[in-house]
Amino acid sequence: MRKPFIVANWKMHKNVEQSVAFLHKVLDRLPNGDHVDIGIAPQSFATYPMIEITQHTNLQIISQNAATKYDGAYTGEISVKDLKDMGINYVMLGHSERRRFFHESNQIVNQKVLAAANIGVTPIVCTNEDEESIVINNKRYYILRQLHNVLQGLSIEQLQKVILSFEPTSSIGEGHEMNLQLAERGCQLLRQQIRLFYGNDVANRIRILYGGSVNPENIAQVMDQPDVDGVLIGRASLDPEKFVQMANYQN
Ligand code: G2H
Repeated sequence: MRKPFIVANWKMHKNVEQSVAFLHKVLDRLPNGDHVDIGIAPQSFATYPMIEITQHTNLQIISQNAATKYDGAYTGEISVKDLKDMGINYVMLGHSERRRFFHESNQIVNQKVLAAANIGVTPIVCTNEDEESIVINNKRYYILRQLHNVLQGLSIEQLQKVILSFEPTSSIGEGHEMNLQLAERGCQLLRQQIRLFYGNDVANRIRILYGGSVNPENIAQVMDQPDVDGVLIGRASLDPEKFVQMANYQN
């Protein structure tokens, strides 16, 4: 059985004070971690105080990004090696906003994925829409080519630990809504491709998250889909009450 994973992606919101205050509001109301993993990806400077506060809890503090290199003259970058030393177990890579606004190519995302996996930090590899298409209600959605490019070079053992996410551009951000059918279909297609290329064992183990306009009203429905193993939540995760509600979606 794949353990569900609920991840808050705070993007460029909340300063240190707000991030810490949020934790104090939610920590004793989160599930104990036996049946679901919960994580928060804050801005980079807030990871350290948040790690300190959560070190004896099950809440995972996640990095929103990391560099392709472990150290050296790379101004402005974040070393995944140092994230690991700090106690961070997961890093999000290749989010559609990184691709769109910072021109991250599949090749760069692949280098980041390898850097993280090789040092023992689990990459949450985001895919959005690309070449191969699916049609739902006469509307065409593109996915999949990214997948193979960003996973190149990983061993089967590493692939089993990787987490994938499917985020359709049409459902991300303000003014958009989740399309339940597309959420399941996208995650299902990713799993089918993984099965085809890497075999049943990897396909049955790999966790695939859905991201795009998840909120307290629709989380139970999307988590109920057979190929959706978790969610990446942006806007709705910024509110502590909504976050607690979504973390406890099973109750
Ligand atoms: C998609 C998602 C979180 P939101 O980017 O990764 O954001 O829930 O605001 O659509």
